[in-house]
Parts: sequence; structure tokens; C-alpha cells
Amino acid sequence: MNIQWYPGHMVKTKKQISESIKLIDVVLELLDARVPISSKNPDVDTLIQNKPKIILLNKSDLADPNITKEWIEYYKNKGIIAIDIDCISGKNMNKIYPLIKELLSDKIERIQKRGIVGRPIRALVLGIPNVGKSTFINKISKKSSAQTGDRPGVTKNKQWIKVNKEFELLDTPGILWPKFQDKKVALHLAYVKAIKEEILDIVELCVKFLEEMLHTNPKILQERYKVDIKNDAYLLMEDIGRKRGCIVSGGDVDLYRTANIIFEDFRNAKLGRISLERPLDMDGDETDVEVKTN
Ligand SMILES: Nc1nc2c(ncn2[C@@H]2O[C@H](COP(=O)(O)OP(=O)(O)O)[C@@H](O)[C@H]2O)c(=O)[nH]1
Ligand SMILES: [Mg+2]
Repeated sequence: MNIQWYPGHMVKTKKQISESIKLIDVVLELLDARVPISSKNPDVDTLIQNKPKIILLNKSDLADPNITKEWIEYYKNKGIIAIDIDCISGKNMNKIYPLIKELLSDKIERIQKRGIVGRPIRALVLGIPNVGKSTFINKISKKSSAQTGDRPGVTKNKQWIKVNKEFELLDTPGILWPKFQDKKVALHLAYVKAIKEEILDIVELCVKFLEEMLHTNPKILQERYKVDIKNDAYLLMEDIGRKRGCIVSGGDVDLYRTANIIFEDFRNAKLGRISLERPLDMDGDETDVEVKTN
């Protein structure tokens, strides 16, 4: 199975991001809390140069909360601020601006000393496709529009979205393509649907997913699908399909339907809150996205 991206997009998007970087004070890097290694674009830190950054571990509602804690601790030890959020419920959304203020306290003080008033802090949201950039921007701005909407005389600049009177977001987030250093990164991104399924063989993908689950979380499969655990992921998938009534005429298992059911379950946390990557899977430093293969 070969998964490829289109490098043409990357050149354009990198240029856009470099141009946006000049306008902003802080970068909000969205990662998928279930796959913080794979959902990180390794070029981010070069692209953003020395701009302060906060990592937002999004979709934390789908991730294992204990592993998310490990990640926050991991970043903290590296001097990087990270926070778990969930753009559906809005969890921790109100902590973001206070964190930014803390991170930029020196800069804010400098600006104030120069007597400049009303200069908002401006942020850029960055992340790979499907990590939740649009949902994040909608959520954080909607929440605050109620607070700021009744203030007259606020000139609206289309390019910026007001979060509060001191804080704005660039309305077009930076889309970064993930980088596939190894096959596991590509697979993890496909499992969380960061890669379009049309370019993948979903049955083959599901066999891989079950192999990984057999390795890390076999009980979950047993409990959810009431199947006996066996080492052969393909046979296991057939069992799951049979249990779920995914049978075509002639009695064969409809593996395509089975794969769809299993991925739906995983992506909606019906298999529980599962994180596929932990800090101890990290090889090297934060900018290195290699995932250790089993
Ligand atoms: N469960 C869950 N789903 C989320 C969260 N944030 C975004 N999503 C979903 O992820 C999908 C992609 O989100 P979108 O904002 O379009 O991603 P973008 O491509 O980065 O702009 C959508 O179906 C969102 O509803 C979250 O925190 N939790
Ligand atoms: Mg979007």
C-alpha cells in the first residue's frame, strides 16, 4: 500500500504561511491528541521561525486522557506549552488566551510601555487537514462574539476574527501537509481520517488497524465485537464482519462494510478513547516525527 501526498500544494501553502507569520504574535499549532507525532508537520518550527507557539491537542474527547496527560507533561519538559482541547464541547477553550498572555507577557509589556493602546494580540492557527482548524476558529470566535458584539464602533477587518478585544485570529488557517517519514505515520493518519479514504484500500487499511489493536488493545475488540481474539487480523476481521451481519450472497463476509463499521467505531470512540501514540514512541526530539515501528 502506497500513500502519497501532492508536493505542489506544499510549496504554495508554505509560502502563504511564511507571509502570514510576519503579521502574527503567536502560533497555535493544532495536533490530533490521538496521534500527536503523526499529525505534526516537522517543518512547522522552521516555518514559524522564532514566533512563540502553543500546542493545542485537539479531539481530546476521542483520546485516552491519561496518554494526553503524558503528552502535556512531555511538552512541558521541553519548555513547550501544550493544552488539551475539544472543539465540540469547547473544553479548555477559555484557557487559551490566558496562556497566550502569559507566554507573551514581555512583549505585551513592551507594547504598553511604548504607550500603544488597542493593539490586539494576533494568532495564526496551523495544522494538517482535518485536525479541526475550522471548527476551532468557529468555536473560539462564536463564544466570544457574544461578549464583544454589543460594543459599538468596532471596525471589522475581514482578515481577522475577533476572539475578544485583545485577541484576534487570522481567518485563514495555515494548512500543512503531514510528512510521511515512515509507513506507520501514514497509517495512523489514515485511521484518524486525516487522509482521504478514496486513495486507500480500506480493507487493507483495516487489517493493519486490527493488527495494531491486537498488539496494543486486544481486549477492546473482544468486548466491542464479542469475538474470540486471534492473531491473524484478517481472520479476526472476517469474524467481526460475520458478527455484524456483513454477509454477501453466497455467505462470504463483506469486508468493505466490515472495515467501514470498524473505522466508524474507532473514529466515534465507540471502541473507547484510544490514543495511538505516546511520548515513549518518540524517536529523538520534538521536530522528529519518526514513529517507532513494532
Ligand atoms: N470529536 C471531535 N471532533 C472534532 C473536534 N474538532 C473537530 N472535529 C471534527 O473533525 C472534522 C474536521 O474538522 P475541520 O474543522 O473541518 O478540520 P480542518 O480541516 O482542520 O479545518 C469535523 O468533522 C469536525 O467536526 C474535536 O475536538 N473533537
Ligand atoms: Mg478547514
